[in-house]
Amino acid sequence: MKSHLYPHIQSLKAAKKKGFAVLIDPDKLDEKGLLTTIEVAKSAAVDFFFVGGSLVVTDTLDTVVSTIKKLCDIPVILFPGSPDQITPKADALLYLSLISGRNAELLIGQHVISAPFVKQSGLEIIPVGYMLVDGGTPTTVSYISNTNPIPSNKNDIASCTAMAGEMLGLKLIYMDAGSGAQKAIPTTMISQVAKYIQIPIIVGGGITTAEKAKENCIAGADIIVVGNAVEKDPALIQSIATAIHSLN
Ligand code: 1GP
Repeated sequence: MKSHLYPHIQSLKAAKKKGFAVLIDPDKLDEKGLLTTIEVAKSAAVDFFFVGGSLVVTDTLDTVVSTIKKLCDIPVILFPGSPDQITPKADALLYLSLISGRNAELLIGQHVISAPFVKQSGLEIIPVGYMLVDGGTPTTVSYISNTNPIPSNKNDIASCTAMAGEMLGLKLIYMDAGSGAQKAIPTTMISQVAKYIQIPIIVGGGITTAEKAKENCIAGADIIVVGNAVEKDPALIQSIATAIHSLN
């Protein structure tokens, strides 16, 4: 099994450095869009590509990952919406357990079914406590997962959920308002979660500006994920990367 990205994420956190992940949904980018995104990401020194989506209906995942790997050294981490979104061509897999929800299938059921295949992939497996937070409107992920997100004003529920995830041995907490969320996760919730756990925190969903990305990092996020906004305007990658890396 490859294993180097999680120690790298840990060392970033130990050095109080912040990372930027560009999320690529294979369904949403055509070839030209993908090539542009890779070029901009390279020159902006983006830290990671996350690849996946809550509902991927095309079969381009493999091609997207191969293209990124061919054209740059930015690590590719799978962020799968389902167990069929796995390719050994990536570097690592966010092995997500939806700990904000009470859908047993997404806490453990799908993991059991896909375990042999996941193990065989040779990917670095990073166990992640995935927490959906209400982003103001039902998102694809809340609909597909059939779970209720954590209300955005319930900071205690968020911090207790993250603490439980950490004590269960999960290696990262991913706080997500869902792709295209109307409202990103409030900074007060991020800072409360950061106060109670030591493992790195990923924050995404509805982040559309460099200012918001930076604010979230100051509140305690270690890695910021942006998908929708940079799909619409790839030039944003540079300004968000600059804002995040200005804290390093
Ligand atoms: C979604 O956190 C990611 O799961 C990114 O969200 O597409 O809204 O940036 P956006």
